[in-house]
Amino acid sequence: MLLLQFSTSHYCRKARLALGYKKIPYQVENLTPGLHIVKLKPLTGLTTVPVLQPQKTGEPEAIADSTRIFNYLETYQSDRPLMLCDPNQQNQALLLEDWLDESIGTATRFVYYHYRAGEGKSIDPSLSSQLVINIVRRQYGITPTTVELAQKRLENAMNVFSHWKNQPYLLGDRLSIADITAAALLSPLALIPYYRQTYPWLFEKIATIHNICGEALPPGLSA
Ligand SMILES: N[C@@H](CCC(=O)N[C@@H](CS)C(=O)NCC(=O)O)C(=O)O
Repeated sequence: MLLLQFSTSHYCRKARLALGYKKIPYQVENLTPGLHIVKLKPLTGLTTVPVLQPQKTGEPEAIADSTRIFNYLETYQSDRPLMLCDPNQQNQALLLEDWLDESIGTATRFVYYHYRAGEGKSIDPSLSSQLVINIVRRQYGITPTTVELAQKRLENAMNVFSHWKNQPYLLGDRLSIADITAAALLSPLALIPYYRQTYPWLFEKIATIHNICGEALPPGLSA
């Protein structure tokens, strides 16, 4: 299998965690932001990573979007399931995954790039890094007002997930798409002191899930 990705994308981290959890061997191809469109648009009709290429006769040529990658992996290999048996819990897991993808993953992106351009500039003050950060801010419309809205959405998410600190999984009695998606899409917050200090339990969960999935810890949590 080949995963087309941006090495720093939290949505690509989500796909890597699922592949790692299922212990499916894969390789990655890191695309160059900007040039990625030339490769992806004809292949998937979309411009986003992650994209999974099974590279096997009889399998699809390419699967775009992390949610579709989860669904594909579950049918490709039912061992170490990402889905839950209880239909009610599974419905909740699907809802959480979709909400995390569409709302919270975006909020994380806004807060993260705002931090990297301001207080967190010293993480990489190089011209090239700041140029990329500014392009991303312009591309997604990251302004002080949209960042404030994103911060509110993240506070709401922390309330929704607060029960997680007292139990191993968000839902049910085993790891699911909900835990993996939360661990990946909230991981960029590990570099921001406010979130580290206010929600230490979240980063313990993120580290545990990375260890279970055999994925290197995200920046801020790695040694
Ligand atoms: N819902 C998509 C979101 C993926 C996404 O937003 N990927 C970003 C990188 S974090 C991307 O590829 N952006 C480039 C573009 O939109 O052209 C998924 O879950 O795969």
